[in-house]
Formats: sequence, structure tokens, C-alpha cells
Amino acid sequence: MAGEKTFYITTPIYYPSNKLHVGNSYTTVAADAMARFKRLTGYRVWFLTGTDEHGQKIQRQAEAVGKQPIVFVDEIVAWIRELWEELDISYDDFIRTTEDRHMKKVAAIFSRFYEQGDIYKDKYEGWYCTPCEAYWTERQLAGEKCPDCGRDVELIAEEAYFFKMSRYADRLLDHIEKNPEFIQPPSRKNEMVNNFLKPGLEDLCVSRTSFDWGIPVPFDPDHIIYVWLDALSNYITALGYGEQQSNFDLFWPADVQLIGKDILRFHTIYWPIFLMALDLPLPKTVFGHGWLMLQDGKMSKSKGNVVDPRVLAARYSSDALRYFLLREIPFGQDGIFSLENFITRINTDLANDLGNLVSRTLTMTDRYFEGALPTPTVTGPGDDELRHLALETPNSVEKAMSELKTSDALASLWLLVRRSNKYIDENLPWTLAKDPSGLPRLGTVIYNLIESIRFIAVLLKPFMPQTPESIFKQLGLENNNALQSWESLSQWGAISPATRVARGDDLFPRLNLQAEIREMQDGKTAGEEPEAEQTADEEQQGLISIDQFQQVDLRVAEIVEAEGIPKSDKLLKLTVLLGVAGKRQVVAGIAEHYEPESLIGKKVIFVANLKPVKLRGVQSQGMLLAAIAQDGSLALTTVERDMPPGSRIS
Ligand code: ME8
Repeated sequence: MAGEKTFYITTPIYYPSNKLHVGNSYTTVAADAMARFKRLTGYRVWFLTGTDEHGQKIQRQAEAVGKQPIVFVDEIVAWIRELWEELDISYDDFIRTTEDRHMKKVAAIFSRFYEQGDIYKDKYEGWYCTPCEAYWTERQLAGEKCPDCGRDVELIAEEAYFFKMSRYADRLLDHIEKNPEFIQPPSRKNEMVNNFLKPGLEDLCVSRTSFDWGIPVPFDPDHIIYVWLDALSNYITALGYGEQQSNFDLFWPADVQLIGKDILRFHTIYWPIFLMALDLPLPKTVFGHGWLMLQDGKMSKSKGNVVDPRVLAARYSSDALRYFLLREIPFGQDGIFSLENFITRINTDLANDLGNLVSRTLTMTDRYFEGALPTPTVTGPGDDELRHLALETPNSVEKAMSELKTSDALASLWLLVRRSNKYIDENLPWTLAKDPSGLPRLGTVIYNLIESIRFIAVLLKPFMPQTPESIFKQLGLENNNALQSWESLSQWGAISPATRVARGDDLFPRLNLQAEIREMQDGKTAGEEPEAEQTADEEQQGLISIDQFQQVDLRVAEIVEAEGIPKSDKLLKLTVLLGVAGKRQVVAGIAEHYEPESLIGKKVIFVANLKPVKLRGVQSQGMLLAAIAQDGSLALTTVERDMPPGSRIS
């Protein structure tokens, strides 16, 4: 549509060399919050992520576990997609550099560079860091190691194509100087200009011949196109660059390219130069964020549970993890990830501040007004201040988000959460409720609190997609798009009195810090002891130790009740008997395969120590095991002869 506001945001495309850790997830969660915020505020958004699958590093890792590179990456890419689903990442496209749509265009880009004289053939002799896929000159090395990652480098000498970077260096310097928003935050700009551009750019080696996992140079197929030229191009190939009437026309140049500070050089020097050579405009902003660090510095998979984002999201909820990531890293700096920081944030910000506000307010509406939102009639202390702050908060959130300061955006939203809690303490609703003459004021207090919670829920949507849904449901607004919209925040008092509200379960139950640390760190400590440590090969093959297997408490369970769940075709609510451990309620996705009545009396295999979750608002305290065939048919697993409920399976 003409005049439509568009917004194109990208994340780095990750190497599928191993499962991602919570640090990698940070970039994608931040990009997702940004994309959701822009959608909320009326933009047509395109949000791209994906995987960077070629190169020597991937080829070597695949060889190390005896797999074809494509088989190796397919498995990890599937894991990454599941991770994004579990973290509610709302990407519009996921590009894999092994896809035809990408490879063909990269080959054409390379040919164009060659034809227009940007590329020439020569011999490369110098250093290469395979983990970073980066070339280094002798002078750039840090004591014989890679200056970026500190690991060993290899000396390579091979025939190669080179890109004439110097042709474009002055134009790039000029662009950087004239467009202060191009490299963000500004401190990163000086680093690039002073360390790389001003000393003079060397021509860049853009092909390799000593391995074959990549895109061949179309006119010289012994050469494989340098993996960074291949990877960086994803931001335009995914949009359909070179095709007629594609998203490229609509969305390029990108508004924000979000990356970690480790890959700034590739994105603010190589990438803009390639774009200039293609005669294309440069992205408006390349934003290099800080790192999420562990207390002892490095973040790696061998640290066990604490860095596995899927373990964290499954145990503490995706919303809690997203909140932590978006709140904890201050603008442009590094942040520390520790279980202690994480649990403390959940307990203070989510359980005490937000959770308490919602549960106290809804409990009072239930108790004093039988769940019907009262009409505000009598003004009193704190009303004006609460209203002004609520009306101001969308502006402060928007301002912080326009600078990608997700932490500041959440901090300003929490001012409203805390102000609302203070409003309760100022007005003492339980005292007002004691005397009938206090009821009109009590009604106003409750109305204002509910309206403030509505503002908070709308503003939370980009950051924590699930929690607002639960709040809107409690406020009786689950189907009311108008009152969930950004526009509705321009007016205080939009929610109509007499709306039926209903208190739900606590949004974020308080956690016991010591118990969590014990449970989660135990996994980590065990993983760090030499005898229990998995080798990289074992981990790649998905092997687990007997200790890991025994962490799952499997039991025989007898199904004693079964019924459908309203508005769900897939789910059944079951009650199972676990012998002396009593009964459990569980939600199972088997409604398309079993009639509820047919399940009564069946003895099935049950995972008894899963953390409870809510599915469609129904508490589920475990999981039934089932076999699922490729055609989608499903059969519950059971025991070969009758066994008492509660029997342990080992
Ligand atoms: O570099 N804290 O992929 P990659 C925060 N394929 N962010 C972190 C982090 C941490 N501790 N560790 C990693 C590549 N990241 C290339 C990119 S793009 C054309 C090609 C994030 O799998 C951060 O955004 O090594 C970093 O830039 C990215 O993960 C690196 O991912």
C-alpha cells in the first residue's frame, strides 16, 4: 500500500555448528521485541533470521562426527527452529544459505563483481581463523592467536580471488561520518573507523580452494565463495533481490541490522562495501549489542543447563527468559547471566511487582464487586498521578525502543507497575471496603487499577507475548482487539465499567532461589566433572549418560478420568492415578486419536517429574508417552502386563 510505514529488521544468521546458547538467543529475542513493537505501532514489518551453513568450520565439524555437512546442519537447524518456536520468535522468513534461492543469487553477485572489475585472481598467503571464518594479517594477530576469539590460527597459501576494498574505502568513511545513526551505539563507530578504516583497507580474499562445502564461483568452480560474502548476502537474497516485484523493493534498505559486537567489522565494513559495489543503499542502522556473559566470563554449551535456552524456557517459561534477556543487558554494554540474577528478577519484577499487582487487583474486584468492573465516581489520592504516568508511559517506551534500548523501555514500564502497586497502598482498599460509605471510592480505585493493568498489558506485548494474553483474559478483554491496541492507549478510561473480570492463576509464582540453584547447578557441576563430561562427539550424536536418563521419573499411571477441553480439537484433560503418590491432572494432545471414554482404565507410561505448565489455561502436571508414526498416527505406550499404578519404570 502506498504510504505504508515499513520496517525491516534482521538478526545474524547463526552457524548451525552446535546448539545455540542463551547468549545467541539474546540477539533474536531483542530483534523479536523490536519487530513486535513496530507491528504494534502500525508498521508493516519484515523480520528475517536464519542460518549460515557453509564454510570450513561446518565442514570440519560434520566430518568429525562422520556426517555429510547437509545432514549435520539439518539436525541443528531443526533444533534452532524449535528453539525459536519455544521463545515465541515471530520471524517472517528463515533463510538457510544452503537454499537454492540464496545460492543462485550469491553466484550471480560474485559474477557481477568480477565483471565490473571489483574482483581479481591472485594468491593468498596469510592467516585464517576457522572458528571466526576470518582472514588476518601477521600484524593483526594478537600474540599468534586470533585477535577476536583468542584461538589458534592457521597459515594458508592458496590461489584465491580478491575484492578491491580500497576502491570503496573513502566512500564508506564518508558515509559513516555523514550518517551517525549508521553504526550504533556510537562508541562502536570509533572502533571501526580508527582500527580498520583509517589505517587503510587491504583487499579482501573472497574465495577458498582447500575445501568444497560452499557456493562454487560460477566461472571457476574449484573456488568456493568466501563464507562471509555468502552469508552477508542473505539479507538481500531472502527478500528476493534480483527478482521482479519482490519484498526487496518494499523493504530494502534494512532499518535495523542487529548483531553482536563480535561481528561488527563484517557488517560495517565488508557488507556496506559489497552493497556499494552492487549500487544499493546501505542499511539505516547496524546495531552491535553487548554480550551476555557468565560470571567467569565465557559462555559455552559445556556449562550445562544454565546456558541452554530451551531448558531455561521449559522450566521458567519463555516470557520469563525473554524478560530477563531484554531487561538485563543495559544499552550497548555487557550483562551477566547467572541463575541467581535470573531467579531474582523473576521473583522481584515478575512475581512481586507485576504478578502481585494483577492478582491483588483481581482478587479485590472479585471479592468486593463480584467480578463486575465498577464505575469510577469519586476521585482521590494518586488518581491524577497514575493517569498521567499511564498516558506518558507509551511515549517513554516508544522513545527507548526507537534507540533499541529494550532495558530502558522495560524499566519505564515497570515505573507504571510499581506506581500502580503504590496506588493500592495509598488507598488501602481493604479499609475502604469495611464501610459502605467507602464503596464509591473503592470502585474508583479498582477501576483505575484495572485500566492501568490494561495499559501495562498492551505495552508488554512486544516483550512477553504470553503474559498479556493471560492478563487480557482475566480482564475479560481476550477478544477485544480495540482495547488491546496501541491506539487505545491515547485515552485513559477506555475500558467500560461492568466488564466482567475473573482472577486467574498467579502469573509468576515465586521461586525458591536456593532450591533452584541446587537443582540447576547440580546438573552443571556434574557436567563439569571430568568423568561425567560428554565429549563433543557424544554430544553431537545426541548421546546422554545414564545419570541424565535417570533424571526422568517414569511411572505407570492409570487413567481414571478423561474429557475434552473447550475450543480445542487436539487436547484432552485427563486425571491419572499414580498409586500412593495420588492423582495428577494432565493435558494430552491426543484428542484426535482417542475418544475420552475409551481411555478410562488404561495403564500408560507417565513422566512424573515435569514442571507443571498450563495449556489452554488448564494445569498439566506431567506427560503421557506415545509413539507417533510418520503419517501422524499415534498410540499411547503401555506396559506389557498389568502393573500397579505408580510402579517405577527404569
Ligand atoms: O557469527 N551474548 O554466527 P554465530 C550475546 N554466522 N550475544 C551473543 C553471545 C553472547 N554471549 N554469543 C553470541 C556468526 N551472540 C555468523 C553470522 S551474519 C551474516 C553471519 C550472538 O552463530 C551475537 O549476535 O557465531 C553474535 O553476533 C552472534 O550470536 C554470533 O552467532
